[in-house]
Amino acid sequence: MSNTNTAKITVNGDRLWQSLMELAEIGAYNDEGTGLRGVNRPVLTDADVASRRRVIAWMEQVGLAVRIDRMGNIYGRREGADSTAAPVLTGSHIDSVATAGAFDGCLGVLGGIEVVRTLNEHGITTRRPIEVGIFTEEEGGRFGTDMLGSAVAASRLTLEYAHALTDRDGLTLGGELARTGFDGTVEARLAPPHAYVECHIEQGPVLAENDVAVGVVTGVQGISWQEITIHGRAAHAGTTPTHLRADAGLAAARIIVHLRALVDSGDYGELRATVGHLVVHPDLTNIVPAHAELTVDLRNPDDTQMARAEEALAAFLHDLEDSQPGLSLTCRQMAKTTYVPFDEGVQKVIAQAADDHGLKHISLLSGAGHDAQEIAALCPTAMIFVRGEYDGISHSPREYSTPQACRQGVDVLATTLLRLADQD
Ligand code: HGY
Ligand code: MN
Ligand code: MN
Repeated sequence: MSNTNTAKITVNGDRLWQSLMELAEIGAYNDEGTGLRGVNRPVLTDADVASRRRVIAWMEQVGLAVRIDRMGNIYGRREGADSTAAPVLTGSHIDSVATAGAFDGCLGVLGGIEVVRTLNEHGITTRRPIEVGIFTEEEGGRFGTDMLGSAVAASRLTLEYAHALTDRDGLTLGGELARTGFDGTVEARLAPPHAYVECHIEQGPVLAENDVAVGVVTGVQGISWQEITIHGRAAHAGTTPTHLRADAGLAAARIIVHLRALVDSGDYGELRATVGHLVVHPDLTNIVPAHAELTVDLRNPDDTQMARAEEALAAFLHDLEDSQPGLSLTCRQMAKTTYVPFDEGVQKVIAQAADDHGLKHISLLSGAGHDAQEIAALCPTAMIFVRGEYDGISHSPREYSTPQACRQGVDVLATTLLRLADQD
């Protein structure tokens, strides 16, 4: 097969699906809420370590040269005719949220490996090397900052900062990398690839609503994560008059309601707000909560509107402190990324590949964060979205994309990588 820029390649969809289902068994659990098999594979837990080892074995089976960097990021390299040329990079993550499906992140990693298998089968040598990356702690579920491994690879965050992050048990990322043997020796700062393309499930309803198979992703909206700790006063639920209370639980509830009011006001653009973590202490029926801890996840495609929403929340928290004598609050910024546009040229290669595979496609912004938003700081970057079923639900065991949708997305990935790897 000639390596001209019109070359097209299709992958083995059954083999791809088989690898997705096999990986989904690592960290699998029976989800009571949905009655489905979910995946619970937070970074550097036993399940994540087992999945890393499984995928490394698959990488080595297809001849990839595997290296691990000081963030535990894993890269598999397929040599090209010109080994000095900057590689074309693809990949994603295999760590998961606690109630995940089989596809988030895994499709991009296993899709990259399937592309390599297919290139091998066709005896294709690309001009540029091709690399498949697995980035550490993309979900941020354990160490509190998402896209962590790729953010260090792209130098947005330092290795020292990342290694010092702790989980809820006080374990550090650096310590967990050493304990699991994924404290690689390779410099975490990634040499700029020629281009980066990530294939990922859309995790939303847009592709299905437009009845298209593939999305060409134009960029990623901004993300702001904060942890708010509320200090009140424990008191007897029966004997303490309302006016003598410093009720941390009430304050937390008011924050949640106010966030929805900010969204519903329409005054902050396409703001989305989520309180996903909320605990009160001492968490007993007959004690007014002394403490509350919650996280606020804000998303906005417009950085100015995001800043206005953050300011509005800060002002509300300030007033909230005055609302109950004895109440105090502290805020910690856990994660903060701005809107990231993707490269037009790479988007064009993806769109052309989709056309050449006869697949309808639309362009759309990503509502979720991805490693691609970090690697975009190093090289021309874009993403391929694959359609999801059930309104594209994700971060849920109900997450589902059909075998055909997965194969179509990885076909577009394969052809895109093939063409990018032939570029000068
Ligand atoms: O938070 C996100 O958007 C991604 O799933 N880490
Ligand atoms: Mn993901
Ligand atoms: Mn995710």
